[in-house]
Amino acid sequence: MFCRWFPEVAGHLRPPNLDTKPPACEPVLVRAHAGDKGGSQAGASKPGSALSFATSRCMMTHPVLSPAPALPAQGGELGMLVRACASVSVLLLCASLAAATGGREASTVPSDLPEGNGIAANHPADQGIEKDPAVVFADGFEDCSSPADLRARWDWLIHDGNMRIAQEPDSVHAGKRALELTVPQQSAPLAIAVDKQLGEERDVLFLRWYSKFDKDFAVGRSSVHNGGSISSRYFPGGQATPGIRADGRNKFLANYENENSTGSSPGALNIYCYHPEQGGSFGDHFYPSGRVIPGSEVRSGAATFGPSFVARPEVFPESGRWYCYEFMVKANTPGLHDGRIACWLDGKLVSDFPNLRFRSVEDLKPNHVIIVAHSSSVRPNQTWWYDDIVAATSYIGPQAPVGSK
Ligand SMILES: [Ca+2]
Repeated sequence: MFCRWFPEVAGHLRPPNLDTKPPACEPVLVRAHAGDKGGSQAGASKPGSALSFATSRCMMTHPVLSPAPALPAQGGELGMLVRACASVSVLLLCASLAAATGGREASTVPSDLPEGNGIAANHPADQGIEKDPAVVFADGFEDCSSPADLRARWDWLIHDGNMRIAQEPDSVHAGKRALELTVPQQSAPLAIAVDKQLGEERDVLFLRWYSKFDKDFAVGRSSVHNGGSISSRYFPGGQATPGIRADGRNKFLANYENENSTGSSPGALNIYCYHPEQGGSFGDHFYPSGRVIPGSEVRSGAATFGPSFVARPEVFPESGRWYCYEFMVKANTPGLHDGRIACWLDGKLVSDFPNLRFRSVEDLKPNHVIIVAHSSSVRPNQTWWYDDIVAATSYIGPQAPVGSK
């Protein structure tokens, strides 16, 4: 793997407690607290502002795992583009993963994780879901008329000048409103996010949301972070901590996202993860097949996820349509590798990463969620839409239609 990091454009504005080294394959948040009314927030909200979310671009190639060529879309059960082992190089990797996992074939081993309907089935269109005993946070943006209204539910808004409350039917998943995030064409990377610090810490947390990429979404082979994260102490004092390793005591983070090191857009589903066994100073990427970056040659499959790991096909969602994303983070028992991350797309289990260790202390628990859109923006006006966000202590599942109960 070759990972090229671009220096932060607004480095001189970074807080002094951040790592000043160039690499950051991840947004470096320059935050505006939802309660802040001062000028710094106003400045941070301007597209292209020097206070913009500054980060770097990451281009990943590998002598074995070379970028896969763009493939024509194919229909599927979920209407998603599933391309497993799309190139010779990936076939080679899959062969090694099959050997590492005892030759099991993808998606043939039963899982103890749920699929299909979850607690959302009891709350059509998510109406009243916030009152479900398992739900710890929910927002469908129906009571928002402008980004300023987001402050009622969210603790932090990152570059709210790049947010909009969309009301066009195609830009809304359910109800009449959704959150629109747009990265304009500019030379500096930019990230936009809404954060929620949960009041109660839990050992297991699920986060579900609906999102859609603009139909023309394309950022080339560069860094894109998006989707949602579940973390603990990754944002001390409101600052992200990129490039600082997780050590079992200080923090962990898991972000369920698309990334486009293959050159496709919006790219392959994966988990971006800070954990004590991470391969470098920045987070690992976990893919459904078991591929782990960095160090895929020796860290993929059972090497990281243990003998029970089940390799599944890589998943490439399409632009221009809504998907239901959900993932679970289960913190490990201190001293054991029994932590787990599982991911669903439209209610279908698409990846399951067992055998993980996030912590060596009991009190490091998932307590922070974030919805983010980040791009190095080589094309103009790359837009994401998000809607129907729910965090809960049990599987949430896709939204049930109105009148279905
Ligand atoms: Ca909505």
